[in-house]
Amino acid sequence: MRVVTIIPTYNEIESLQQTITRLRSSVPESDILVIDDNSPDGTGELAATLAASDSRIHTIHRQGKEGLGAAYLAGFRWAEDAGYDVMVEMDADGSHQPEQLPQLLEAVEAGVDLAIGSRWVPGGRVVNWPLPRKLLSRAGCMYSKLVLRTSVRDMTGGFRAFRRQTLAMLDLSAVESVGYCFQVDLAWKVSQLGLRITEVPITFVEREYGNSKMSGRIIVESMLRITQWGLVTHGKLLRRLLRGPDRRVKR
Ligand SMILES: Nc1nc2c(ncn2[C@@H]2O[C@H](COP(=O)(O)OP(=O)(O)OP(=O)(O)O)[C@@H](O)[C@H]2O)c(=O)[nH]1
Ligand SMILES: [Mg+2]
Repeated sequence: MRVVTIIPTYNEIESLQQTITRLRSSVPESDILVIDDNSPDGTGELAATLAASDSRIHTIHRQGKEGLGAAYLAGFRWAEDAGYDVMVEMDADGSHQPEQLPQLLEAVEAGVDLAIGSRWVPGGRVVNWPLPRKLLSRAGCMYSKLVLRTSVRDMTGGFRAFRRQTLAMLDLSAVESVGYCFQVDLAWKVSQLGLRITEVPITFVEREYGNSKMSGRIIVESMLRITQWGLVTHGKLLRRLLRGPDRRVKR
């Protein structure tokens, strides 16, 4: 399988090199695509320098900060055109450990359509998160699970491996989510298609350098969109219940 690991970056100059070095040694068969949104700290230039000395590192330089979702969509399009079989999503900040990527890839090789690195299944862990951050993530995941009626426990997790065909089946042009909701959006679309999703336990490590891009706006976006998707689904169910049993005559 041809694998590409897509790493979106915004001001990750202290972390990017180490993340790429660790990825190179733990999964040497993976190509790497860094998508930088014109980071003011020079992350884009660093990525270009790394790419110049390694033909398996690629870069997309975007004009400005447009959010995680837009960056990944650009990456998926590039990876589809380049003919990769598996597209991996991974953060640059060290929270996703490249040493755990082989487990995700094994799951895809074994036949699942989407493998999600999960903090909230048995064996999954979070290291160095303050309690409020942990509660926020737990609450967000539990709310998504409840409202969307999915069995996935870590809907917001962003360490993932997609089979190429899985992404091809999604209507990516219809994805409007910008922030972390993007991850919920994709997992929700994959589960609605009835494709196979598995959660692989991971240890998520709080970033050592740089700043989180999480914001109030991103949290509000997630709440509103997830609630809306849930209501649309419940609405359909409700209409079906009110209509009663299907009266079409089978011929
Ligand atoms: N290209 C691009 N990358 C982004 C953007 N926003 C975030 N990223 C990257 O996406 C990854 C995840 O962002 P983080 O800020 O670490 O968000 P997070 O991991 O959910 O939040 P924390 O747990 O607080 O670190 C990192 O590699 C970021 O640099 C963006 O607008 N454009
Ligand atoms: Mg992070």
